[in-house]
Amino acid sequence: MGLWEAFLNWLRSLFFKQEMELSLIGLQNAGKTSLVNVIATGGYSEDMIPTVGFNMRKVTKGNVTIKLWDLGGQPRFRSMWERYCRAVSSIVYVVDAADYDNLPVSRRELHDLLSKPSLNGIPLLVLGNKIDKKEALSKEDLTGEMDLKSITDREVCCFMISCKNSTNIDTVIDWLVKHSKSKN
Ligand SMILES: Nc1nc2c(ncn2[C@@H]2O[C@H](COP(=O)(O)OP(=O)(O)OP(=O)(O)O)[C@@H](O)[C@H]2O)c(=O)[nH]1
Ligand SMILES: [Mg+2]
Repeated sequence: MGLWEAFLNWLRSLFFKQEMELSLIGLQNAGKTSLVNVIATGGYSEDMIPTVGFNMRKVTKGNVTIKLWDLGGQPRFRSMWERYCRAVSSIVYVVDAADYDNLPVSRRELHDLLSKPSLNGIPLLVLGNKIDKKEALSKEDLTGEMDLKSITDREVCCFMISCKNSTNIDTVIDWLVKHSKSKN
């Protein structure tokens, strides 16, 4: 890259800098904190500590700075999910696609959250995580189990990912960056 071009890129980055804020929601053990780590540093660990309350992390991707609210998924923290979703560009809902027993609870918590008037219209990205496990559901089955077709009052998208193997993480980042302009 020539000097002049580098200079233009730098100028561009000053003028087109974007900020976005999003919340990571989902039951405990779904892999929310793992996803933040993979997006931020590419690191993955089996040895995770459950999130108590929430963590805020800032990640920069190109010209976009993403402020991530990583919320605890245990029952005692779920009542604060709504508060951390109000001001965000998108809600990212993480599901353990290999944990059949917890799917009904995950579906109920998702639909409860979306029924809050304060969250009207905020785009939703559902991520089926842990597809490295052989028992993980397909995207079609997860879409059905989570009853995603019934959500018609906002944009909904679903990807299947693995934090462990970094599968489809780029697709997730692309989607997030594309949606960074929707609310600011
Ligand atoms: N096999 C597999 N395990 C994963 C994957 N992502 C996360 N895990 C594991 O799932 C467990 C829970 O991950 P966390 O990221 O702490 O889950 P969390 O959603 O943040 O949980 P809370 O903070 O309690 O809400 C850890 O043992 C991770 O190593 C994945 O893609 N594949
Ligand atoms: Mg966590």
